[in-house]
Amino acid sequence: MDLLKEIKKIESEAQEKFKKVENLKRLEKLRVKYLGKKGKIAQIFSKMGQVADEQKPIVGKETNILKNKIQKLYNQLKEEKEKELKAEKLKSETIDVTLPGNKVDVGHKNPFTHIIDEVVELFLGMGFSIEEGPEVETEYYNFEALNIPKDHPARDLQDTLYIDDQYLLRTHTSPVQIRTMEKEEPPIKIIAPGRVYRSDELDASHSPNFHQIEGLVIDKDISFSDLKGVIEIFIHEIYGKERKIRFRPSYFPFTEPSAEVDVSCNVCKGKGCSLCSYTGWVEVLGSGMVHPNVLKMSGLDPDIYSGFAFGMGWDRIAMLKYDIDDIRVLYENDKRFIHQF
Ligand code: 2NL
Repeated sequence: MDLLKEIKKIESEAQEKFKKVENLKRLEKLRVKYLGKKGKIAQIFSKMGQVADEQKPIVGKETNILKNKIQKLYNQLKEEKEKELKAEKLKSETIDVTLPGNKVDVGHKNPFTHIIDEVVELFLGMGFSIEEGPEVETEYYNFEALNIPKDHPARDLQDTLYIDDQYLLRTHTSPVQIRTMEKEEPPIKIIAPGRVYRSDELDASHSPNFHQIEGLVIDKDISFSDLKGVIEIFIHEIYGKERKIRFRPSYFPFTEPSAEVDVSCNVCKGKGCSLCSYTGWVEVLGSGMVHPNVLKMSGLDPDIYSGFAFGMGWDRIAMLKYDIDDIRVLYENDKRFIHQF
């Protein structure tokens, strides 16, 4: 067959096939078919040997023209198809920036944790260190060492959760302080925050377990005015400098003298309202000078050392800080409440 005719045939056939190409994969197949190493153009070049010498330049020229035409066609279509593909991809991946985002509900510190962290931080700043101890205790550490007599109502089965006749669940964090006095030489300056237990049925205002924080300072020449100073700083820093403070004589077996401390009600500013039971004052904590018997039992000489102690419940601290009159909201974990802190 005449090669020039063949060239013409290849050209029209190629035009036809490239026009119909649907995608890049097909296009690549066509490229191989015409422009590849063993493709139709290469085949023509390989037949050059059969061509008469004077025809060679003409056939060669025509083949090159064909090759360039097909190459151009291929390049054009490739660019076109790639554009199409990109447009399609972009269309399918379009992001609607006006759509509302997925709301992630992040965790939140419980108000108790929040305020206790703040209280602990304050005492650390005053040079106190944190002490912890077991929640399962003996009668000795929970009562005896605290000068609480055998027949004291606090020891009653109705108030204390006994595990057996040897062990009980601590009813306050005082055993932590007793253990510290036994093992350390004064000066002692500690706070003991932690979980405590009472034999209460769970109801609106009682829970068999709750949290307390107690403090203890022992050294030579510690007086009631040291107690007063520390308590005043604590109240003014946590509840605000405008709060008035009242020390009221009280009684605890483990302190002498003892005092309960009140702050002016923040809701009525001392005028009287339901939160403060119309007294203008809210009780914050109990405190006192450590009883000489307690010092003695822990191996400290009351003629050399003296000290003060105080204790309070976390719920009381939180109520006063957040002006809430129903402690139940602190335990219900209602997010609408918790997220306010
Ligand atoms: C309150 C009153 C108080 C103490 C706790 C204490 C500890 C030792 C020695 C002496 Cl080791 N005292 N602790 C003292 C006074 C009061 O707590 O109403 N707590 C909720």
